[in-house]
Amino acid sequence: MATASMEDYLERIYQLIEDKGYARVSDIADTLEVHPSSVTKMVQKLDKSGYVVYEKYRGLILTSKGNKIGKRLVYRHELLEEFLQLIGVDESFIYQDVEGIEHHISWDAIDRIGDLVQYFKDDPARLNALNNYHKEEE
Ligand SMILES: [Mn+2]
Repeated sequence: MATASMEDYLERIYQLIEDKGYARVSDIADTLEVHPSSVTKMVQKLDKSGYVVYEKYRGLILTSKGNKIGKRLVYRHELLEEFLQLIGVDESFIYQDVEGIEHHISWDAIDRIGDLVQYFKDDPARLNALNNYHKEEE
């Protein structure tokens, strides 16, 4: 099992590779706002655990296991953002809220939240009803 910190790195590495085609230690350090030496340490740990293959001068790639979990972690983050938006959470809280929640919720809960988001997206009348209820309560 990946720790919360390993999950943050895998999520970011997957995203960098999606966006740019590669993930360099310096890019990971910049986007996670940590020192490059911390990134190197973590990347070595992820290599040992079979999530990435790291070669000092050639960069790093995700193994199929790393790719699979990275994809799920990015999905989880995006789903939770969508969920908080949908229930009307103020935009300014959403990113930090998701960063706080994402490592502490079961995949079962993620699946149920996925269903709930889909339930609202399937029929705009449901979303309107929720928004109206929200306004009445204010
Ligand atoms: Mn995240």
